[in-house]
Amino acid sequence: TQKDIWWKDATVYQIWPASYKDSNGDGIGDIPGIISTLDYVKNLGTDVIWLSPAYDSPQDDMGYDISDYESVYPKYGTMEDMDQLIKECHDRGMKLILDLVINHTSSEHQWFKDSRSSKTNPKRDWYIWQPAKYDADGNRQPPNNWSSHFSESAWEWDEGSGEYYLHYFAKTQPDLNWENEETRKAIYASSMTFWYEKGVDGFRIDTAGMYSKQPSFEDAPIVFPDRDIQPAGMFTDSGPRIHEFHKEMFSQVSSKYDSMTVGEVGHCSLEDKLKYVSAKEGEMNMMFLFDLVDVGSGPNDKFDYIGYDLVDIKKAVDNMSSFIKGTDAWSTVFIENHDQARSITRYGNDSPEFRVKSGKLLATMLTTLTGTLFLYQGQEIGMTNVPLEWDLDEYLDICSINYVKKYGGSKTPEEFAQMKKNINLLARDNGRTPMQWDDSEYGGFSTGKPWMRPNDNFKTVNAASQVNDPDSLYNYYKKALTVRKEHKNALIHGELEILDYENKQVFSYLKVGTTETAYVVLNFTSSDVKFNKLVEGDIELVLTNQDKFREGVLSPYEARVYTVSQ
Ligand code: TEU
Ligand code: CA
Repeated sequence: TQKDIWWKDATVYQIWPASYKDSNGDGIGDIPGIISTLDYVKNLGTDVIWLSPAYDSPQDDMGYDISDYESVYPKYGTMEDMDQLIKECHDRGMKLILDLVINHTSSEHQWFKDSRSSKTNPKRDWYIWQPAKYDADGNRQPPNNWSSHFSESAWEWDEGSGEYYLHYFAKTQPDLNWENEETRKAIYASSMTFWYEKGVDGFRIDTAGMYSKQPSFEDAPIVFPDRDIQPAGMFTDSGPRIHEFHKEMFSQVSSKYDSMTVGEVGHCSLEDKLKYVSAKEGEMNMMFLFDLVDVGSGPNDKFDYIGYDLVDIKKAVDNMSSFIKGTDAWSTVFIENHDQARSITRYGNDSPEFRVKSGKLLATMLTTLTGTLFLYQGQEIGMTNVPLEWDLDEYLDICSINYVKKYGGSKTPEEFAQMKKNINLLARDNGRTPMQWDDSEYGGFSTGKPWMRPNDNFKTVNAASQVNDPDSLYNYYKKALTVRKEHKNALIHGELEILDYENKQVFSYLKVGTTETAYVVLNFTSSDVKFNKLVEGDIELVLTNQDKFREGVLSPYEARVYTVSQ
């Protein structure tokens, strides 16, 4: 229906509040800081802002450990600041979606304090408690061998009430028990309705596949024989009641508002994909699939770098786009977020010679793919990973810290050096360094020492040096977003048809719309490669990052977008 079209054609800009803009010099980003930059976000050509968690939280997982859904973390600002942000977005014709973190709360949430207070507390069943096991020597053991996503056992012993509780993430992020209907109702009221009634336009649904747990807490199969805990990632998604829960949540809450919901599912079967995001299923409008951001990363260990080639990228894009063909489902396009390293370093080339050119190449791919497009703060100016030379203690993310703590000790110097390289390449910290606004101290992010060290390249990579430079990456993104809208029939809604699939240097594809077709050609290498037109008919160039063409040749990281007249 016309009502829901806005979130299909929109480009979403994700803001990580701690690192975006500090207005009061305490070195921590805040909501007044965000409000002061809204014109910059609007001028880029984005339509929706996704604000990562700004609720009250002990910040063990930077806000994904929420102690009060109906609040604002004091260091980010006040509820009045949040009301102002909602208003300022709407005044600019923009929408605001918040992060919905409802697989777990912080252990500081009153619900959990009540639940852990005793086995007979009315809220005991709002979380997932299991008795200990005991080994032959009478030593207490957790209920099974699951690892959390942060490299510890997924079970934490609670001395006070004499049982273990489940946590898929940090031990201070206890999982809520979605089997309990009373709990679900409280979740919906507190984390969703409260904010919808304040005028937010929807949610990014955190860990959207994890709420329905496996019926029995049996041990995971041994994937790493040398480890005492096994990757829970194989078990945490798409449990038996997950679609029932999403249908209930959508019908009871989001469907009552002109809202946009995007679920972070990551991986699931084709059948599950269509259940999550087919409009007629009534669960969520779209989902994040991790095919592209997982390229090069091991399936069961985030920091196990396995490398990739261009065909892996083509397959990932295919998996994220093509399943919606001929259906009423919808998808998303993204390559960066707060959990991912910087895409120019991972998939482009962050050398001084090719950083901007390869950034424009990636921008061309992203802005010509089907689905709602998500950009992450700093992606538009070509921010890169932190230098390999940084000491590991500069990595402040619990995901990185726990991994080194758990697996670093047992490594030889060579293995440790390799682990450090993998962490430098893949750590979430790379996406959490302060936004680089200008070349002043701390990159214009703050007048005080930032909570996290800024990337060393802020003097050359910053927004101020780009917004007025027509050849900058910022202005290429701006132009590409305009082209995407002008040719949305092919670029936003068209069907992907990958050409020359096995070519490991050039990614070429058609985007077949109902009224127009586009033809995209991307040289992913730092060399000249042969260019032979792969389509018949006359083609008109609508976007390129190359200032002069050579006949039959694509220059390093050259990108071209044509429209094809049938
Ligand atoms: O991420 C869920 C998730 O799958 C990732 O945490 C992934 O497991 C991790 O990055 C290691 O690859 C969401 C949020 O995006 C993330 O920031 C939170 O830490 C997590 O949930 C818990 O809320
Ligand atoms: Ca601040």
